[in-house]
This record gives sequence, structure tokens and C-alpha cells, in this order.
Amino acid sequence: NNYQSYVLWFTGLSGSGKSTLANALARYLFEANIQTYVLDGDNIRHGLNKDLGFTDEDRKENIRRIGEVSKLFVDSGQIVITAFISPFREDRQQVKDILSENEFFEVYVKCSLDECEVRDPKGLYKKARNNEIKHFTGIDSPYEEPVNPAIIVNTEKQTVEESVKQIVDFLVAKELI
Ligand code: GGZ
Repeated sequence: NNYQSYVLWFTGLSGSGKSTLANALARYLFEANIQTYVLDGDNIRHGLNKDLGFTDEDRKENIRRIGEVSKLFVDSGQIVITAFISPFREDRQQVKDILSENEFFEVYVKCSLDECEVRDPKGLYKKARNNEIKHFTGIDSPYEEPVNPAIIVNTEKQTVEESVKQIVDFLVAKELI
């Protein structure tokens, strides 16, 4: 990679489109010969963090470890795209703090709770409403919106392609790609 290394940190509710967008962006950049690595629940919560659940404490530890892993990837020269709810402002700030200036860009994948509940791709909101799952983000566990994200993509109003283009335009403007 001849590019700078950094983390694009996606945050947003379950069902907001973080993983979809992260993977679509990775594919777009791959086609442009830009290597990235996506960290998401599939490769983290099933492996490194399989001992963690969804209490506030476990989410905090989840994000702390993902931050440290992201830092290792950045040190090794990668562009990292992460897709985790990361509901707590303080935890996202902690990740930002272990990285250097210009190595952390927060991307708020914005979608209303109502729309996420309508999408409910895994039926988890329904289960949370029926008390079959506890500590579900947006239902009985909080989500703290980013205060000053580098980018806000509105997945209720934009297609995946439009959101990818918005992020790519940002990266070009910042001379990050
Ligand atoms: C939130 C949960 C929960 C609870 C299981 N609350 O939409 P998904 O299914 O595929 O993505 C969600 C994922 C959230 O894991 P994260 O590591 O991103 O969360 S955090 O950053 O808060 O640590 C969801 C599924 O796991 N899931 N139970 N109770 N999401």
C-alpha cells in the first residue's frame, strides 16, 4: 500500500447498514487497487472476542480490544474499516486517543431506530421487544450518537452506492486515497 494508514470507524445501530457499507467500500477500494481490511462481528465476535456478550462492560471491552487490534493493523500499514455498534462515546474516544492524529475517522452510519426495526434483518429487534434478548441497543441498552463525526451517511435516504461515493469523496478530499 502506498497510502497512509488509518481507521474508518463505522458506528451505528444494529441494522443501520455498517457491515454492508464497510464491505461495499472495501470492494470499491479493492477495484481501485487500494487494500483495506474490514473488522466486524464475523471476524471478531466469533474469534478474539467470543468470551464477550452485550452488557455495558462487555461492549466496552469489545471496543477496547478492537481499538488495539486496529492500531496493530494501522502500524502494519493497513487501511482498516471497522463495523461495530460501539454505542458509547467514551469508548470511541478511547480508540481515537490510542491512534495518532489523522489515523481515526468516525463514520456515523445514521438510520432511525424505527427504520432499523422495520428492516430487522435477523429478527433481533422482534426478539428484544419480546424480552427474548436483553440489553439490545436502542431497546433496553443505550446508543450515544457521535458528536462530531468526520462523516455522516444517512442510510435511510441514500443507497449503498451513494454512501460509498460520499465516503470515497471524503477520502479523496482529505488526500487519504
Ligand atoms: C446489540 C446484538 C445484541 C444486543 C446480538 N445488542 O445486527 P447484527 O446483530 O448483525 O449486529 C449486532 C451485533 C452487535 O455487535 P457489536 O460488536 O457491533 O456491538 S458493540 O459494539 O455494542 O459491542 C447484532 C448482534 O451483534 N447482537 N445481541 N444485545 N446487538
